[in-house]
Amino acid sequence: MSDVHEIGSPSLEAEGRSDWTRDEIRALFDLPFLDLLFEAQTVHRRHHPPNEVQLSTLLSIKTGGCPEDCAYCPQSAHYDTGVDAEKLMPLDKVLAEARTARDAGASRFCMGAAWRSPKDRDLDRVCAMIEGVKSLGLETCVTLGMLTEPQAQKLKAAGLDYYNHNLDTSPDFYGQIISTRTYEDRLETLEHVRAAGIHVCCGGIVGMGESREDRIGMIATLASLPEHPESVPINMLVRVGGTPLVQVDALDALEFVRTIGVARITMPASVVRLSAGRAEMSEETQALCFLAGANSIFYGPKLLTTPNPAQDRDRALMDKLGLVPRL
Ligand code: SAM
Ligand code: DTB
Ligand code: SF4
Repeated sequence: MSDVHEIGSPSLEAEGRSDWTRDEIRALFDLPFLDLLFEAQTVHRRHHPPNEVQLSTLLSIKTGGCPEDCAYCPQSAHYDTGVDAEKLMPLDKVLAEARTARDAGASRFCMGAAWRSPKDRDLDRVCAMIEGVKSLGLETCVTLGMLTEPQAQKLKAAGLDYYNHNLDTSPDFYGQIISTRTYEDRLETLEHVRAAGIHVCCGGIVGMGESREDRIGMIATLASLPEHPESVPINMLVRVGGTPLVQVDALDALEFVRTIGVARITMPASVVRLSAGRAEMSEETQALCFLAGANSIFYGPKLLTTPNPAQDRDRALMDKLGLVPRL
């Protein structure tokens, strides 16, 4: 047997490795489910408080009309999804939403814009939003598409804590999902964010019709970044009418749990977010995701354009599981 996936093997004890191979990651996916969960929970407890969940609230500050053709996305102008293009939201409205999120218990406020990349004049307005949200005592995160290095530096100067930019899938499957920008473009933006000293939030989507090998390739890329992203969102595809992926078969929930567990083991110090897809997920599946090492969720009734569980339902689930919000 390879020493790679033996439970408790020295290679699994290692922290923050950036030299994960696909073979090692495949071996983790191939573990018996209970062994994988045990290992993931063991790693989790070495690095994180066992019963804490970080709560982030999302707001779409600029919705729809996006020139990119991401096959999963309701906001792409290429597909008729019923999401209308809107203008950038005014500052006062953003701050009112942030205050509501804070009062409901969120610790981070994440603002998303359906742009390929921000125009400099729009970036100035986003910087004002970051400053305002921070002054409410919340952590800030934005996701605005591709960034140049000076743009990343500007966001840093405004006080930005996290930038979300997902690799979405494996390098091999990527071309079947997006044609308007490359994997290399994504990696370049991540470098600019890192170089500016902003925390990186980077993960992907599963359930897009990819193979397990693609899930392996996605985790391998994330876990092989020179520094692991501080935050790793794992999204279950939300199948939206009008997008090319609406007809894709649903991914087995246990395979989703496995993906979370492998992310936890390979990126031990990262916060792994059980992201999109919870509205259609049972409490039992979500509990298994927490057992597999997820320790963050999106909190609030809406993601960007699609539904998320209501806050009182999430509070009830957390109470049932004895989970407490990370302060
Ligand atoms: N336009 C920016 C970009 O793509 O980087 C920021 C917003 S974009 C909506 C942020 C992320 O949301 C995407 O990278 C993708 O991972 C996720 N996402 C979008 N639509 C989704 C869906 N239907 N199901 C699951 N995740 C989705
Ligand atoms: C991430 O990984 N998931 C969030 C956030 N980062 C920006 C977005 C999920 C979007 C789901 C589809 C929608 O609501 O439009
Ligand atoms: Fe645009 Fe982002 Fe949606 Fe792609 S994921 S279509 S870049 S909003």
